[in-house]
Amino acid sequence: MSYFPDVPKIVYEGPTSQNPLAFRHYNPDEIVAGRSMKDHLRFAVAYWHTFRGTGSDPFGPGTMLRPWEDGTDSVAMAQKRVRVAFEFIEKLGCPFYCFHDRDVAPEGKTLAESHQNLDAVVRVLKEEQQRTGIRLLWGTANLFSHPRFLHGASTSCNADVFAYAAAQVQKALEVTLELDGANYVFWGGREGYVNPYNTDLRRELDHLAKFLHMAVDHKKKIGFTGTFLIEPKPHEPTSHQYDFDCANAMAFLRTYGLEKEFRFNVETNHATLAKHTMMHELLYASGYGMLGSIDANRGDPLLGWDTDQFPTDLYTAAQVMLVVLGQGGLGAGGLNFDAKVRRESFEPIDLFYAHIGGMDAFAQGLKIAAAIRQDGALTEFLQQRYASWDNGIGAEIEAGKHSFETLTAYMLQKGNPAPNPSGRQEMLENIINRYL
Ligand code: XUL
Ligand code: CO
Repeated sequence: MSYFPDVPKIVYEGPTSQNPLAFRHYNPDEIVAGRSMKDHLRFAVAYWHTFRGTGSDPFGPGTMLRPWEDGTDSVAMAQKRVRVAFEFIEKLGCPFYCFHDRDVAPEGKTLAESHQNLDAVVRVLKEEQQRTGIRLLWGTANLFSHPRFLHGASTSCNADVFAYAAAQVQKALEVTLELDGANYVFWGGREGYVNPYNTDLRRELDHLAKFLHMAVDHKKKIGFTGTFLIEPKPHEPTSHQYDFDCANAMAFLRTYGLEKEFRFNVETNHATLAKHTMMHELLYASGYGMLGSIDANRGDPLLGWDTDQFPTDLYTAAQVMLVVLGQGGLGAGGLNFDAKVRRESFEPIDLFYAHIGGMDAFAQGLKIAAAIRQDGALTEFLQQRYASWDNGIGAEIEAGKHSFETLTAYMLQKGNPAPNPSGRQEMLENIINRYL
């Protein structure tokens, strides 16, 4: 039984191919900068968008044609959907997928029933993983859709909701371990606030930290060795999300002694919502050894919300890959397409076009970044720009050999600083464009 009978296995046909169901750049086994494309990019399909997205928006209901759906939210339908998903991921040639507990299995009437539903679907996920060799990049828990989480989960004013969320994360973590997941993600969901008059901000942050400490304890207890990832986002659904951006989340983790237990899953559209570029967020995370994984998508420059579009912008893809190559790869992380097809792209085949486009954009971004790095186009300039720190007074300051007083003496004797070099911004941007 095939759910995509008209779609062949997607293969690499090279840059001159006119076939919209082929890769023009993603050639999994091709070696770039000493490693196969497949190993550099570690692409993942996001189960929630690709198999649960309906196309609804605040102005109208869903539009997606999904002929395999029977209109129910039953366990049987959830199990069948797993078969559909794995046929899709296998035909696409994508090595990983990611899920929330409630995307893959329906919520039950009680917590116990929800756990049972999840177990019933996990059995099929496991079977399909074994059949296809497709792996779980990360699992996570949906602590934001159900009305019980309307005040947040671990930051709720209702202690029972904290307890419920703990039970849900314990289960999601155990299921991720059972499916040999490489990471586990914490996106803040409704952890944040809208109204300062009804919110005890400090108390909520203390609770969030307590929750994450419990998660770390449980991780160690069950022997899950994957990476814990925090996914920062500045706004939406709340006005003030507690994990605003990488810098904010770092401060939080350090304040509560959690910094050694977490890294970041950085998402493009979240970076832009924080009025950062993706490259800034990645450089920040990477600079502190905290870049673990990436949610690859993009926003719409004309719309101020999280549109989660498929990433097709080569410039951004090249910048992302520059940072990833700069830190020697993503390790156990990967590039997860946390992206949904547009409401107007409602046919199943559009799911293929969307993912092929994203994979090709990042394959091209990888090749561009590797070429820039190989030529040393930026590194030489960067080294030169900071040369004053390599010896003399700069090296002495870095080595901790100076104080305000010794520097005053130095400057009084010298009179004026050495002249500044040009930043050469335009020249550097032109150099980057040579590779595009
Ligand atoms: C929400 C978002 C989530 C996380 C997983 O903006 O990005 O889908 O990636 O909970
Ligand atoms: Co995301």
